[in-house]
Amino acid sequence: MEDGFRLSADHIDPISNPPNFKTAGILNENYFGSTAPWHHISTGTITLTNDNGAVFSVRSVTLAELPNRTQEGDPINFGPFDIEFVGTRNNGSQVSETVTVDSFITLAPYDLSALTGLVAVTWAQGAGGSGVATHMFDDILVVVGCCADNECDDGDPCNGIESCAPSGACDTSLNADCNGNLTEDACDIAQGTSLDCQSNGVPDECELGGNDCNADSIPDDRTCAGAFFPCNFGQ
Ligand SMILES: [Ca+2]
Ligand SMILES: [Ca+2]
Ligand SMILES: [Ca+2]
Ligand SMILES: [Ca+2]
Repeated sequence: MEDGFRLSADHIDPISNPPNFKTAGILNENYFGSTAPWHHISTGTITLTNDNGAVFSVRSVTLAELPNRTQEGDPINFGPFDIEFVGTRNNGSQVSETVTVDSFITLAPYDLSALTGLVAVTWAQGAGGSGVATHMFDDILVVVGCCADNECDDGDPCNGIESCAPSGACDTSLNADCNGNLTEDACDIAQGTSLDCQSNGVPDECELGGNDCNADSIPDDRTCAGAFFPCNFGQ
């Protein structure tokens, strides 16, 4: 597992039956040449996140049906089944991609191309049976970094309009925040937390330097109500 990445197992009853992963060692009947994990509960989900906070893309994963067994212990091949991978982006929106797994016993690679700019990706273990077989997985190929601005957008323009920098990191700096309240100044004005008596797009508290002769916190400007050349009356 690459630094910062974390796999977690979840399901609807985590208290009485704590979710975890199983893996097959060489003595396990499900060991087929590669040690691959699976969720120990068929109704569970598996989530990959990057604790470093950087967005990432998933390029591919190796998958195989995790066989059920007959009473005699022979593996049952339920045939092809789908796994839907659901990616979550910084703004909470989702992208998904479904692969049809036809690998029985032996892990095979499956390409994923839609899962870009993620903060997490989740998929289900599979309820078991025809069309919803359980699976094991391995070798999740991820690329850290963004490719497009929308992969960085958190859906809130007032805390900055995030963009994807050429370095692949999300640029979360604010466009204009002269009053340092970590809110775009345009939002300060639109929300009424700052006044803009001249309608110049700049919160008035940022325009007082040398421009407030009567110290009333209103810029000395012809257009500001109650501040009509306060120090130059009559001129
Ligand atoms: Ca934002
Ligand atoms: Ca501001
Ligand atoms: Ca102003
Ligand atoms: Ca003033």
